[in-house]
Amino acid sequence: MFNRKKYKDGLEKTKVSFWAKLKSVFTGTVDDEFFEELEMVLVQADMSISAVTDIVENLRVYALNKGIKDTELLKGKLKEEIVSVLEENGVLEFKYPAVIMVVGVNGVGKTTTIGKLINYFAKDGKEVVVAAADTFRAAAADQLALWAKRSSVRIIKSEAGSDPSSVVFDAISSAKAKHTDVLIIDTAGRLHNKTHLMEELKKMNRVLDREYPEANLYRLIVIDAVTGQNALSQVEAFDDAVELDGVVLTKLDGTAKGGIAVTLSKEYSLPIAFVGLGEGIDDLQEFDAKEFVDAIFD
Ligand SMILES: Nc1nc2c(ncn2[C@@H]2O[C@H](COP(=O)(O)OP(=O)(O)OP(=O)(O)O)[C@@H](O)[C@H]2O)c(=O)[nH]1
Ligand SMILES: [Mg+2]
Repeated sequence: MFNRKKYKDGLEKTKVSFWAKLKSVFTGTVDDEFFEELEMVLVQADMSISAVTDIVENLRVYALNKGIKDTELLKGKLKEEIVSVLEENGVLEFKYPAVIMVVGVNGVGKTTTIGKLINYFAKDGKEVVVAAADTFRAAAADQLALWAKRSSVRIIKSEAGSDPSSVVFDAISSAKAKHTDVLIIDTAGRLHNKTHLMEELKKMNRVLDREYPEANLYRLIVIDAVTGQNALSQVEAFDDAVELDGVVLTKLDGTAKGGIAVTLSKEYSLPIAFVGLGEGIDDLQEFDAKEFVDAIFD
C-alpha cells in the first residue's frame, strides 16, 4: 500500500528542481550534446557518476537501435532505466519474529523513523516492543517513550549511561516472554569514525545473535537524504560494523537531491526499505521504485 500523495508531496522539491532542468534537456534531437546535458542533470540530482554513466549509456544504445531522433521519445525509457536501478536490490520483506536494529549518524531521524515504524507495524496488528538502547542522552528514552505511548506499545529502557547491550538483553527477554512479533531497537547516533561506539554496536549485534537466534534480524541504516554523497562512507562504516540489511532514506521532503536513492541502490546491494517523506507519523512509506520515479517526473 503506497500512498501516492505522500510520495508526490514529499518529493516535490526534487521534482521541481529536477524536472525544470530535465525539461530544458528534452527538447530537440538526440545527439551527443543531449546525452551530455542529461548526464549533468542526473549528477546534479545527486545520482552517482557510475549510475549516471550506465543509465545514459543504456539510453544511447536504445536510441541507436530504435533509430530514435526525437528526445521526447526517450523520456519513458529514462524513467524505466532509473526504476531498474532502484529495483536492483529487491525489496525487504519482514519475517516474524523480527528484530529491527536502527543505526546511523547523529540526527538523521532514527528515533522519529522508529516512532513511525511502531505505528506501521501496530496498525498492521503486530505485537511490537521498542528498546531504548540510546542510553547516551537522557532525553532519548523519553523521546522514544512518547512515540511508544502514541501507538500503545511497550518500551524497554534503562537509566541514562547504562550499557545499551543490557537494554537489548532485557528487550529480548520481554519479546520472548510476550511472543512479540517485532522488536525495534533505537541506538544512539554516532559518528562512523568513532571506533569504540562502533564496537558497542557490534556488541549489541552479538547479544542478538546469541540470545535470540530464532528471530529474523534486520539492521537498517538511516540516511538523511540531505547528506549527499557522504552517505556512502556512512553506509560503508556501518556495514563493516554490523552487516546492514537495508536503508531508510529520510528527509526527502527537505531536499531537491532525491537522486541519492539511485546512488545508494547502485553502489550497494542494499534494498531501500522505507522513505521518510515528512515529519508526520504517516510520512514513512514503504519504498516503491515506480512511485518514486513517477513522483519526480512531471
Ligand atoms: N522533514 C523531515 N524531518 C524528519 C524526517 N525524519 C526525521 N525528521 C526530523 O529530524 C530530526 C531529528 O530526528 P531524530 O529522530 O531525533 O534523529 P536521530 O537520528 O534519532 O537523532 P540522534 O538520536 O540524536 O542521533 C527531528 O526534528 C525529526 O522530526 C523526515 O522524513 N522528514
Ligand atoms: Mg535518536
